Amino acid sequence: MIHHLLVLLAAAALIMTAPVAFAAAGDCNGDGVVDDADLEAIIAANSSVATGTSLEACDYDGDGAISLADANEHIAQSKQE
Ligand SMILES: [Ca+2]
Ligand SMILES: [Ca+2]
Repeated sequence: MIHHLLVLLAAAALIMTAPVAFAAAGDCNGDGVVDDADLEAIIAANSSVATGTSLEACDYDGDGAISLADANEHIAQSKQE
């Protein structure tokens, strides 16, 4: 019984995290590369709606808008590479 519940929870977690991970590719201006121009795009688009635009790839926290939190996350991700 517990086992079935854990499998269901794992499946739900996968479904909820997968699209966000895919969207957070870091290519905010849609030119196919992740570089400093993308950070500039995030800052220029601060407070803009991200959903349905190339900015969606930089909506790291998945709240549907571009904010400085997304800029911070973009910098953090860039440092890891
Ligand atoms: Ca780019
Ligand atoms: Ca966001």
